[in-house]
Amino acid sequence: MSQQIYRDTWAEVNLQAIEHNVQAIKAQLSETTEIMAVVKANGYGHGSVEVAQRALQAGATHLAVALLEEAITLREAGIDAPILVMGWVGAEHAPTAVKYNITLTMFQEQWLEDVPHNLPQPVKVHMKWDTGMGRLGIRTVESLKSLIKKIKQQPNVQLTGVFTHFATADDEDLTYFHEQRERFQTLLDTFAKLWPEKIALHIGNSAASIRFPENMYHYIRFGVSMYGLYPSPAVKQEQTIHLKPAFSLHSRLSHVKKVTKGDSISYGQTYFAKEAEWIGTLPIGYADGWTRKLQGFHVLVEGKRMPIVGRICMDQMMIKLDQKYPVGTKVTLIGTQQAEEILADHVAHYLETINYEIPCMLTNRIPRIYKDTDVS
Ligand code: PMH
Repeated sequence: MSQQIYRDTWAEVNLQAIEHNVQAIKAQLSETTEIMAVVKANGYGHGSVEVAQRALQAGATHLAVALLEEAITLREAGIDAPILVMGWVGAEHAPTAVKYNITLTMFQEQWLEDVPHNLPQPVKVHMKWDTGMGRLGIRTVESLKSLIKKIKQQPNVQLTGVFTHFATADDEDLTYFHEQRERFQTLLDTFAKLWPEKIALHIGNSAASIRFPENMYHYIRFGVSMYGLYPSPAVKQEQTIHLKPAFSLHSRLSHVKKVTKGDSISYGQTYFAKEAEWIGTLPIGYADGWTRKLQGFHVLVEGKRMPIVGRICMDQMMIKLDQKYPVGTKVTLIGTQQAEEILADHVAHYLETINYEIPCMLTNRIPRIYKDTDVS
């Protein structure tokens, strides 16, 4: 899709990094474990269609999203790989799931009762087990038994998978992770007795699959690390996989001026020049998701760190330059310039949040430009 850009602010998504990260985890998984690429939230802000296509080319075989809308977007782009919607979708939407051949997540008896009876084909579902995340899924052997009984009476529903999700797979302390694994095993023992047919099992997010690649059943749900981000500092420190970040963010100086000592910059006069200073203006602001809390953080110009000064405005912000630069000079907000690097991890640390949130929070006012740059 070509897109005319008039404003010099853009994100680059390097699809070779996606490919590298998929292949890097694939090399560690046991041969019978496949990769489900998690492309919810528009591919964690990277672009779901483009990422899904490249992940599938690189060896992923399944896709996962959070919403039925997101699954339909992939189908409408011509993607025909199996897609799982991991969130709750109302049973009344089962006909739409059937129409697009999309698998839904199921864990409530009421849901099974509410599935329309006149479907052209059964709706495919994966059953969700809540082994400790406390979000969605059945929690006990009793509810598993009665849910299975109900599915067997429901010809409009085809059970093709079972999954759970870990709450702490990225923690230093894996005690609770192992507790969740045990609860999964308990449910699985009962399930295996009641359901002899073949079924796909999946439990692992990025952290679990990086740490326990040999024990991931039929596939992993590979999210944040497919984009080149480590799920936590603890997993990053273990250095068991070498990921390449796919996302970078850039802009260009739209105005450069010299101010005199005592001049103030931006709304609310929160910054005063300490001496004669060069100030640059950038066309990016909080309406792009570059939140006001990033005041005081830095960006890269010619491989050097320059601080963000004064309040970040809706569409613009100012930086303090170490010298005069021409209008149009490239500025990197996330990414590498020469020997300097600003990672999503650094932005996240400054904002006291997690790296997952950084590409997600940058709004679609910032165009995503797809690159194919060697990462080796
Ligand atoms: N499976 C489920 C059910 C998920 O919710 C997620 C991510 C993943 C797999 C992929 O996890 P990863 O990105 O760590 O590999 N879900 C979320 C979430 O709800 N908030 O942050 C990440």
